[in-house]
Amino acid sequence: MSIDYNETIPNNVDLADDRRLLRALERWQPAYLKWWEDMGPVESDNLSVYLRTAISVEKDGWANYGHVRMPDYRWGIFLAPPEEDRRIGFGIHKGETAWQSVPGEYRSELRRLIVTQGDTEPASVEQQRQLGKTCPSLYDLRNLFQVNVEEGRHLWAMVYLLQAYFGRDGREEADMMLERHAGDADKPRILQAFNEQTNDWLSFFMFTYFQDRDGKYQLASLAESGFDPLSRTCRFMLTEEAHHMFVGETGIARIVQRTCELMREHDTDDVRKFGGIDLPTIQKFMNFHYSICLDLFGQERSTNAANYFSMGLKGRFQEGKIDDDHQLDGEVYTVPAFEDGKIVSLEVPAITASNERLRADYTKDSQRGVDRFNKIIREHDINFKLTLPHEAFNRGIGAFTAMHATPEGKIIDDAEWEQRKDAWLPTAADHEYIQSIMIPVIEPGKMASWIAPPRRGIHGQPLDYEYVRFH
Ligand code: BYC
Ligand code: FE
Ligand code: FE
Repeated sequence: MSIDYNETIPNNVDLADDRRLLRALERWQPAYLKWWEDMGPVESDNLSVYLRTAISVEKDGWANYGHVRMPDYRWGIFLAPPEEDRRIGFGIHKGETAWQSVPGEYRSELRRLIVTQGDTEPASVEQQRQLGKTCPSLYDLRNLFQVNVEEGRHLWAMVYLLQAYFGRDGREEADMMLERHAGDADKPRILQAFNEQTNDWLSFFMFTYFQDRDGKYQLASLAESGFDPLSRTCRFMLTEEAHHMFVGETGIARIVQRTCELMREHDTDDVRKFGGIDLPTIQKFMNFHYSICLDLFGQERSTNAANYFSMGLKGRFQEGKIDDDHQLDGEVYTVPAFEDGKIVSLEVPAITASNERLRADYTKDSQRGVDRFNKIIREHDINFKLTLPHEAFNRGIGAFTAMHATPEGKIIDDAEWEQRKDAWLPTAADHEYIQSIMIPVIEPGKMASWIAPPRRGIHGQPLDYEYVRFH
């Protein structure tokens, strides 16, 4: 399962033996590189970045570290090793041999899932493209670029599936991945959270904490798929996702740390005077990013989700560890709903509620990091608690779309929402302030005023290592 970097497209799928597929991917490659040039990280062509590159997909030692010019990064196609005699784990085909080709009757559902997944990957690169200009340190700049090249590779992963298994319409979908753009008025990205701006580093850390975590949960569900190539590629993508969430969690933790230090040092809540980010502003950004990410799970009750499950295309989080029949016959699940002006709980067939179940798993996981942020605040003897807003707050998909609620979940009317929303969500003035402190710091080992240094460097390197070289 080692990867041959002498090939134009590094891979562990024997691409050289499949001339048609190789030609299709080689045709797509220049379009991808042009997209990277036009829509990827700005002014990054001449930078040499300390990146990790996959050298094998085995559990230990897949990573190789070294300075790479980003356009020379070797994007490739890597699938986790096949599992011998793998069986479908859920749905009406439970127990049957996993599919090595696309089952004809599920072709359009499968393609839709792969396209939706694939679309998010380049979207995130586009959303983050301006950030390199305002990095808080070389360490952070390197992490940004590491995330960006891996999201680029995740696009390759989905494009490989489309081109290898879906013939001509797969090739068309692959081309369209490079034609839709984040925030584009005419051809936006498919899911709304991938059209939002991510032009400052507080947003970037919230993005990698909350939005990449949606990636973790969606990829884990797709890794359960009966379509084995999708399962294998998602399993390898998940190993990379862990680092993206690490960047988010440690980024927010370092900001919180710095804010608390400034509050103690100057004996004030108003750390903006000292170039810091006050806790209420961190809370507002959290409210925004968490609520738009809840939308990414779809509707609480969904026939799409029920179909994906019964067809064996998309499972639940860690399906194999759940103790039930994996077919959900006669099972119920409780979902929230908004009825007669009230938030209520409804018991519905569990098979229709898998979006909600995944969202609940996600919420628990999101809370764990928030608890760690609060521990930092407590350790500074500061009386403030960061909280995840209620699921009804600021929603654009599902039961709570046509209503307003406070972050505590109290239902309010339009007028009250208009009056109070600036206390809950970042305002133009908040964004302006955050932008004003986004001053690039590129001296090795130095940090911007608003963020504490990380605990350790990357891959055993010191903090003042030259993680990015400007030539
Ligand atoms: N925005 O039946 P429903 C990542 C549409 S992140 C706009 O509930 P379903 C990453 C929906 O299409 C992981 N539209 O939908 C992170 C449907 O339309 P139709 C990405 C939305 O299908 C950071 C209608 O509303 N992967 O990897 O059950 C950096 C009814 O909805 C949205 C995936 O998402 C929305 N948020 O659920 C880089 C996995 N939500 O049929 C990368 C693949 C729903 O009425 N996707 N709609 O025309 C899926 O599994 C599902 O498509 C969803 C939606 C869970 C997203
Ligand atoms: Fe990704
Ligand atoms: Fe990611």
